[in-house]
Parts: sequence; C-alpha cells; structure tokens
Amino acid sequence: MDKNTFLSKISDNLMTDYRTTIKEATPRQLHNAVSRAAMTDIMPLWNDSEKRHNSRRRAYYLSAEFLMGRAFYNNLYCAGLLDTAKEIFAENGLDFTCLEEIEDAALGNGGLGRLAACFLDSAAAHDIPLNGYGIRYRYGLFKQSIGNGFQQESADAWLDYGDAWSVRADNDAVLVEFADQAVAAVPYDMPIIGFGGKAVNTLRLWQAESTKGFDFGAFDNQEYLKASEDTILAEAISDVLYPNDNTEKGRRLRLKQQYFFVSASIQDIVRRYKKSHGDDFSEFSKLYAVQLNDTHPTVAIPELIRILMFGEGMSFNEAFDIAQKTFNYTNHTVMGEALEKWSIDLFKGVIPTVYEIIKLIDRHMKKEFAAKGLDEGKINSMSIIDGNLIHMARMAIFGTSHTNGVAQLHTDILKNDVLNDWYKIYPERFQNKTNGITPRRWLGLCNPELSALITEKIGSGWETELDKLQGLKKYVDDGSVIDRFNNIKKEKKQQLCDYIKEHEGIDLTPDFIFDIQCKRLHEYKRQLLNAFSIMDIYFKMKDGKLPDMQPTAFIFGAKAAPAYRRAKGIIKYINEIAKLVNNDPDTKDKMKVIFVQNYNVSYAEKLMPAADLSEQISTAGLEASGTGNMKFMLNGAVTLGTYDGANVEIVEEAGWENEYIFGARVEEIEQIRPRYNPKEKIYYTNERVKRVINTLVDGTFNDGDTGMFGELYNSLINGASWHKPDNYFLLADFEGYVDTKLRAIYDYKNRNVFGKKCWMNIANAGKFSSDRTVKQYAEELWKL
Ligand code: 26Q
Repeated sequence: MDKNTFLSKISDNLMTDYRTTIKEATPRQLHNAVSRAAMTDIMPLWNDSEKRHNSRRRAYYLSAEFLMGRAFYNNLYCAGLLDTAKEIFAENGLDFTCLEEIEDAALGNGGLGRLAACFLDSAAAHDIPLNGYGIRYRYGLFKQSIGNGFQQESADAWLDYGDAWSVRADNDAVLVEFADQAVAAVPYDMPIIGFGGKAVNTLRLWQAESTKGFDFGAFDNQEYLKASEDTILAEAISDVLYPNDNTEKGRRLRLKQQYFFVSASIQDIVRRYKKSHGDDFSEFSKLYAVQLNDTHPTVAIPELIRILMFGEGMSFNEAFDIAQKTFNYTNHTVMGEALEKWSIDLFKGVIPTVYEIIKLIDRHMKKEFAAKGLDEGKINSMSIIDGNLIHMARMAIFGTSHTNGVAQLHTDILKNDVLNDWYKIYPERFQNKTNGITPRRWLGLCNPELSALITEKIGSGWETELDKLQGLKKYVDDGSVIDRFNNIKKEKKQQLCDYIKEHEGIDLTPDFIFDIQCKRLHEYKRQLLNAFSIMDIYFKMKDGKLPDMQPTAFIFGAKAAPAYRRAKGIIKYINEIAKLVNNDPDTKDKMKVIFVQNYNVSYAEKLMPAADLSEQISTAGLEASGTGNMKFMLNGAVTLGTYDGANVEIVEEAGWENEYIFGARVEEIEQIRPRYNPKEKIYYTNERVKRVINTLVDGTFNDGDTGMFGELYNSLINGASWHKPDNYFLLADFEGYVDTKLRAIYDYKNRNVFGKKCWMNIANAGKFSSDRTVKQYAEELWKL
C-alpha cells in the first residue's frame, strides 16, 4: 500500500468513525483509524492464506494464554507499513510514540503465554499453517503500580481502547454446555501477519456470552438483577485471566474457562472437518495436529472423544485412537505444585459427561499397562484418576502421541526424573523442542539501531533466517565495529533512562552498567538472591572494599501473583533496598536500584536492548527453559546465570568465555539436598551471609509491620511446615553469585573486551529464533 492510499484510508476512517481529521484526532482515534486501514490492506492475503491452508494438513495451538503485547507497531512492521506510517505521522506533525498509551494485549502471565505468541509469529512468517485458539479475556494480566514499596494491582481493561485488530465472527459462534449453565462462545479472529507478506494466519479467541440475553419476565416483576443474571454469569467465564504463573489451586471458574475454550475450539475443528469430509472421520488425524500448551487445555482429549462418541456414534476405542493421533502435549514445568490436578467432585459438578469419558480413558490405560505386564502397585501410582484427584499431566501423556520439554536439560529431567515412569513405558513419545523467540519483535522492532548495523554488515535476511547472524563473527576483532555496537548500546540505555525518568521518576545515566532481572516474581527465580547480592555489594562499598567499581544500575521488573505473599514481600524488600542505596551519599553515585512498575511486553521491548548483564539465576533444574534469557542475548547482553534451562544451550552456542556462569548444577543440588543445613553450615559461619540476611530482621528495613520480612527470613533459616529451610538454595549459591557478578562488573571497565563478549552473543543467537523451534514442531511433531 503506498503512502497516499494509506493516508486516504486513514482519513476516511477518522471521518466515518469519529467525524474528525488527522490533525485533530486523539491518539486512540489515530490508533484505530491506522489499524483499520492496515487491516483492509492485509485482508486479501488473510483470506488467501486461509484458502490455501484449507486444502492441506494443518496444526492448531491450544493455549489458555497468548501474551501478544501491543499489536500496533508489530503488525505495521510485519505488514511492511511501519515506515510509511511513521512518515505520515511526521508529515502531519504527529508524535508516533503517542500510541504507546494503548494497552498491550496482556492475555498471558509470562513465558508460556509469550511463547505461544512467538510461535504464531514464526509460523506466519514461514507460511506454516498454524492457527491459535484461546480465550478473549476482558481483563488481561493486572496492571501493577508500586505504592510505598508494595505492589498494588488494578484491572487491565485493554478492550476499553477498542479492538481494532479483531474481527468478530458471529456466524461461527457455538454453544458450550456445563452441568448448570449453557453459554455462547463467540469467536474474535486476530490476524497474525507473517513478516514479509508470505501469509496471514489466525488467532481465534472465544468470548463467553449469554444465549438468553435480557429476561423481560424478571424485569416486569421488578427483579432487575435477575433480569441480567444470565448475562452476568455467562460473561464471567471469559472475564479475567488468572494471574498465577506456575502454581494454582483448582478453582471452579478456572475449570470452566478451560472447558469453555477447549470445547468451542474442538467443535470448531470438527465442524470444519465435516464441511469437507462429511461423516467419515478416517482422515481427521491426517488433516489436523493439535498442540496442547501445558495441561491447561488437556480436557480437549476427553472432549474430542465425547463429540466423536455422542455426536458421531463412534466407539470409545475408535474415538480414543483418533484423539491420541491428533494431540501432542508440551510440558513447561517440573515443579510439583504446578502440575494440574482437579478434584473429582469439582469436575463432576461442572462437566459430568467429560468426567465419564475420563473414567473410560483411565480404564483403557490400566488395561494397556496390565497387558504390558506392569504390577498393580505401579499401575495405581500412575492412574489418571488417583484417590479423589484427576491428574491432567498423566492424561496428557497417555492421551497424546508425543510429550515434549522446552529445553534439552528440561527434557532430560522429565525423562530421567519427573516423568521417568512414563518414559520407561513410552520412550518413543518423548521429544525435546528448545524454546525460541521471534527475532521480529525482539530485535527488528525493539532495536532498529542494532538491526541497521547488522543489516549493514551481513545484509538483510537475518529477520527470517537468524543463523545468518553467524556472519557477524568475523567482525569481532574489528575495533570500530565493536565501538559502534557499544555506541548503539549506549543509545538504547539512554532511551531507557528517559523512559524510566518519565515513568518511575528516577534519574539514571547510561554510563552505569545495566544489570537487569525482569521476569515473573517467583522464589525459584531467586530475585531475593539478587537483592542479597546488592546488599553485600553495598556493605563492601561502605567498607571501602570496592575501589573504582564500575557504577552499576540494578534494575528489576516483575509482577507477583496477587495471593503470593512471599513474592510480594520480596518486591517490598527490593524497594526498601532501593531507598537505602539510592539515598546514601556513600553509594548513590555508584549504585542505583530500580524496580520498574508494570513490567510487561512493551516494557521488555525497552529493557532487553538496554541491558549489559542478563540475570538468569534460577535454582538449577527449576527453570524449564526461560525465554527472556534469549531476548537479552539477541540484543547483546551477556548472561549472568546458573547452569539451568536454556542457559545451558546459550553457553554452548556463545562459548563459556562470553557468559558468567556460577552456582550449583542440577547434580550438585541433588547431592547437597539431603544434608543441606543452611542455618548451621552457612548462616552461622559466613559473616557476609549473616550480615546480609539479618537485614530482613534487624531493623535495617521496615516492612510496614506486615511481618513479610520476618517470614522471608524464616523461610530461609527455619523453613516452614511445608518445606525445608532455603529450599531454593540461595545461601548455597550466594558467594559464587556475588563474586561472579563483581567479576562481570569489573570486566565491564574494559569496554572493548566486554563489547566483544556481547557481540559474540548476538552472532551466536541464531539457534534461539522461534522460527527454528516452530519448524521443528512442524516437522517432528505435526508432520506438516
Ligand atoms: C495453572 C492453573 C491455574 C491457574 C494458572 C495456572 C498456570 C498459569 C501459567 C500455570 C503455569 C503457568 C505458566 C507457566 C510458565 O510460564 N512456564 C514457563 O514456560 C516458559 C515457556 O516454555 C519457560 O521458558 C519457562 O521456563 C517456564 O517457567
């Protein structure tokens, strides 16, 4: 679309929708008018892609979360319209960044949701027929602000800005039935615009609505609330994203959400199949592959069986066979508390027919196990229905063709430890698919300055073939290229400083080394260890033991699940440290601690390009993969991390000499675990550790009399009823961590040497493109 056409479409939209002009429009009006103009431009390609894909085998990605981020800049970039739009804004005296007031589509919590978004982007860029199915939450992940050092939550009403990038498809609405309720599932389709114009795929998000609408009978009887009751109860289902990352109790509404979007999606797929193949289901599993993003959509297995049995008159065995051939399951965690289990009573109360199917699956599995010669004890210990609980991961492994982990180390742990019983029975079912990130959003869009340098050196093409970055290696000894990289890094840091000044009110300069940890707040990710290291460095500096230390900014971004008390205590603790360190005349010119508010995809796009040090410090064995680590790497930060998740592969690609790895490895953690006594063996014997940890309880800081800091102290030193002391091994890794961090901070003083390390990270980041990941799924799992 040329500039004049684009401009005239924008002007038309502004006039018909808002009776205004480009000079007078508000940012929101501009956002909608420009977005709709771009939509009309991609529409033919969208329809075209769908028709083309209709005639071949295709895959669906079922996920309770799609953490899309802001659509506007990304979609224009992928559609090849970004520069034109910028010109139009400039020519009309408009600030292109004013559209940053439009909220992200934050329909996800963290890694798992963002991975789904990256996969869709990659599939579209490479014309792979992959469509997403999920929930159109009215409220996405809560917005976070910090008040007096505490996290505060507020609703994320992202739809209040309009939803210019969706098309409501009323014709495809379906009915979803629960024991006590029936609701309409109405699809909203979002285009997933493939970079370079090869294809546009679809993300179909379901919204729950009443089938009855307004009850005039009740209204006439003056029962006003009752008149709207069905609407309220129906819409509650897609009202809000559960804000938990990696753990959750089994809540009734959450189960309703899962069944709601899964049932609607399976009905949609079956309907599409019947349109072309009628009642003969023999081709179904040859036409479709369905990927289950963790266990959240696992109820798809019994739901497909239910529809095939009761709707199509198939036997259980025939239906199970089709389901098993159609589905695959991705596991994203090894932590026990994150493995979904539902109480039978809850299940029976919400979706009794589905529960009956699960009983059949469980019985089928037991027969198969018995035929394989497993003894009764073993069989019972692996049952899907176990006591009064339904184990979703067990159903996911048994009811699908393949189970995959998300990094090599994670897959090895699944095979050899967490799911070893299953691996022994079905070794051929287990695969690894190391995660990736889309280089469009995470380099092209968020770092145009670095992108331009890369293109200058190796030409374009890296955007869709990231291995081409290898071509950068030969410049590593070219001082002028490293200088230019360092200057770009400085520019990105300055941009972040400006943004932080505006949004957090804190002064910061790009001469500091930027040490950044941004990710969900969780004990296993060990933000508290990072906080302790800052206190240790602070004390050292006060004692005059850190001569000429490179001034360092310790930057955090993290949301805590609203009910996760310890995580919220850690946020408060970091903010108390910030207050102390940033105001102490002895340290304030050398250290800055910043906790940015409302970390989300858009903030990540500003933080990743500005980082020198990428903090990836999870307890070894617990971070399945990590994907933030890859975003930092691609933007030329070095990793300060444990040998965990995809960090292992990052080191393998970039070389040990270009990362800062510390701490106990998985085997060592397993070895120390049985006799681990942090109180006697570390706390009482190591003065540094003691001094730092005591700041939780010795009055150095104030937790507003919440008792939060005391609880954190206890969790480390005394343990709790449900866990041993320091179950994430902060004390064990403390010294190695601080020493390694200080080594990195001092190394930074030689900017050329440090810049080379950064450069080697960029040059070796090719493996971590989600294009590679999605192609592996397409070939090895979906058999496209
Ligand atoms: C479950 C039940 C009820 C409510 C919420 C949940 C829930 C929600 C989200 C459970 C887990 C999650 C998210 C998990 C997650 O993001 N895992 C991360 O996945 C990334 C992509 O594979 C990995 O890189 C990370 O290592 C992993 O932690």
